[in-house]
Amino acid sequence: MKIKHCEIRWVKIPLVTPFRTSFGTSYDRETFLVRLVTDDGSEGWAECGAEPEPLYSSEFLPAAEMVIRAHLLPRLLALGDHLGAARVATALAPVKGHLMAKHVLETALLDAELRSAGMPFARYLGAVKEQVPTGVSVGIYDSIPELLDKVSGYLEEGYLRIKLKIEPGWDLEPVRVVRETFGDDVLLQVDANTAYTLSDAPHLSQLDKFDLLLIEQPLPEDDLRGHAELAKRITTPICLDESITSARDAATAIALGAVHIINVKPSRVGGYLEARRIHDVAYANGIPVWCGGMLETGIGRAPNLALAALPGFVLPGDTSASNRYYETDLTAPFVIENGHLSVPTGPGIGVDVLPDVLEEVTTAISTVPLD
Ligand code: OSB
Ligand code: MG
Repeated sequence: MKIKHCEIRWVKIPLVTPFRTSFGTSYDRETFLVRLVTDDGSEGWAECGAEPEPLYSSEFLPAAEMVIRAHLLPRLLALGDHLGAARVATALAPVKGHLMAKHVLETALLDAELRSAGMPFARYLGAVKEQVPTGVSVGIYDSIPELLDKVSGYLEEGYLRIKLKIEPGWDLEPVRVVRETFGDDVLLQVDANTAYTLSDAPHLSQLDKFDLLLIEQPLPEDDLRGHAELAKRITTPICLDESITSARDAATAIALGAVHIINVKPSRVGGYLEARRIHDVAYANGIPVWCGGMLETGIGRAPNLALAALPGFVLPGDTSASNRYYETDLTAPFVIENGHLSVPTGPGIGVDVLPDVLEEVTTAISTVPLD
């Protein structure tokens, strides 16, 4: 298979509610989509997981576009007729890092291949479910009443698990009030996005009494030893997000006792094939996983739902319904039903962009020269 055409399309879509984390606030989802056309005439679409600024990880959108143009696409084109999604990671391995840039290319190619083979992403990856249970990631708010209002709305909509973003100064109190207001049956977890250090262990241990499912990424991403130590000092299970960028990282963190649960986010780890390997390593070790997100539009969420249907994804993920993010999604909306979202069944990612919506939110389009 050869790439005949490659387009990078920047989009900016307002979020229905600002999303504040310990590293910053987003008011809209700004990203780019990659659209590939291959020599057999099939089309592949994918969404870049990166954000405008390097705050969640070192990657950011303009850098992702630059590395795609200057370093990644040329390496894929050099494969000539041997190009295929399964060869992307190996061909791009000499380029250090830039996993989100690699992810968007591999995913677009996989979409094109699977569309032309008539095979859904879910079947290709080894999915065993038609619906996946859905949770929701709730940002930091200016006040507790605002937070309670949001959480109560999400619970009414049927979300099966609530994740509260926390940071120093917004942790024990919001968790306590949400637990007391909505009761012990609510599946509740927190995400710190690296906002603490090991010296906060006595403080974080005060979360133990709230019976949380997990605490996600309390310490810096490169502090595996710290997470292993923290695991001995608190009883809340430790989940890693930012720290896990490969199956090897997962194996290391598990061996060190630094992780009890893994957030598998395909864009963070360079694509769905590595994401599946992380799932496999975790599954073999009895470590539960769930699917995280980067506030993706339907184009990015569709393949995430396919991944979340694999057997090791035993906890509700952050793959929420379209209306949790956007008034109008780029694809037909994903709707929550009985706390679940349906896994797309069409070929490839199984969803298509709505041309009119795409037109409206596109801020720039450029074709990448292929010779
Ligand atoms: O840490 O999981 C995170 C969004 C952007 C960047 C990092 C994270 C998140 C979320 C929201 O928590 C996940 C989603 O709903 O897509
Ligand atoms: Mg996280």
